[in-house]
Amino acid sequence: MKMVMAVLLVAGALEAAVVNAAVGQEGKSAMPAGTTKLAKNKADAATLLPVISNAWISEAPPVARNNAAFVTVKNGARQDVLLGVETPAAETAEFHQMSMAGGIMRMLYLPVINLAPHAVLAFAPGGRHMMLINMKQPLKAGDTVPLTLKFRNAGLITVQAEVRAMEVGAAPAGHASH
Ligand SMILES: [Cu+2]
Repeated sequence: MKMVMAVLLVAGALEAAVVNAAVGQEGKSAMPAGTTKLAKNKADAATLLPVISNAWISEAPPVARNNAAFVTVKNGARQDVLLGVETPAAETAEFHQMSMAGGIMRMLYLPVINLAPHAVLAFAPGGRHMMLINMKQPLKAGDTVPLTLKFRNAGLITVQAEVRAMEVGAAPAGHASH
């Protein structure tokens, strides 16, 4: 299969590139009867924050300048917007959406990603990924790399991404060559 990479930059059309993550809605957790007001306030504050899990980066050949990182974001109880991601492992990082159409692989640059309350946003190989551009050093399986996600409401949340060995025959984790 011939793969053609294309980055679609949507200048001046931010709205077109915004992805609404509205999957995985979960019901609100009910407070038990008799809970004090203070405890309830604390619980409310905790449930407002997004929870980030399964953060990982594929091991890449030393010559690769770019790599892709993946996380799962489970939003808290309020609307939020994922504004960006940073890591000391790369000069810059951005959100991309990869898709196949007619045998051509396309990549869409996502300036920001909207998060509905309780939405679950999954970054995964072949789809949405965090493109790490101009890697500062090669990553080996077992390394951990901090990723700092920036949310409009929740602020900065840093997680440790685990570098995983490439599986032989697996789909490309994130077009490390582009
Ligand atoms: Cu990309």
